[in-house]
Amino acid sequence: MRLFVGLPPPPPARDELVRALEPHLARWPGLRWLDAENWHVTLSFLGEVPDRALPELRTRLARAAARHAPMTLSFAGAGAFPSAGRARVFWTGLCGDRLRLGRLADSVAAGARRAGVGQAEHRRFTPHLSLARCRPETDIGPLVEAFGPFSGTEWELGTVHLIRSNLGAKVRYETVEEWDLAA
Ligand code: 2AM
Repeated sequence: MRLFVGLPPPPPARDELVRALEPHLARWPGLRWLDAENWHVTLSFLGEVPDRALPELRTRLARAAARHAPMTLSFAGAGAFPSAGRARVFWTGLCGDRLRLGRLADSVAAGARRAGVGQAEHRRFTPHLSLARCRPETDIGPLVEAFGPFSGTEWELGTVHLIRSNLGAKVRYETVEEWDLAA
């Protein structure tokens, strides 16, 4: 199954973002806006994971989560980056305990590697929440600039989710297991 470790935003933070994005939707019809129900901050993308690796992966992820304390985050700002050269991604960033979030992402990736899982090519962790995709030739600079001043209210990150990504006509994400940050 195709798996990643991610952080679904709590509903109040998500709804606040939905409201903040509203004025921009009609102005950017060429963008494919991601469904707010599916929004997540990706901590570590694991890719295709064989069933036999799951028990060890679960043990390692539980251990990684137990080594970190809950943290305070908020969504803020905007950015864009290319995704696999085929599309551009429009995203909002994260403020607050970013250093600790980076350490959590490192622990999760290290735990997954010890379970024999994860990507050989390791992308540097850039905390973000993907909001829309578009063709690489679309200039979304003005959108990034317009949304840049966004600064959401703080929320507590208390759990990490192991999420299964079901690709298809409509992508569907399903939490396989979640662990509390418990240090
Ligand atoms: P992103 O949207 O947060 O950038 C689930 O598929 C998530 O994993 C995606 O939303 C994407 O995160 C990330 N992802 C997908 N394919 C990836 C890859 N090949 N390498 C790294 N991350 C990937």
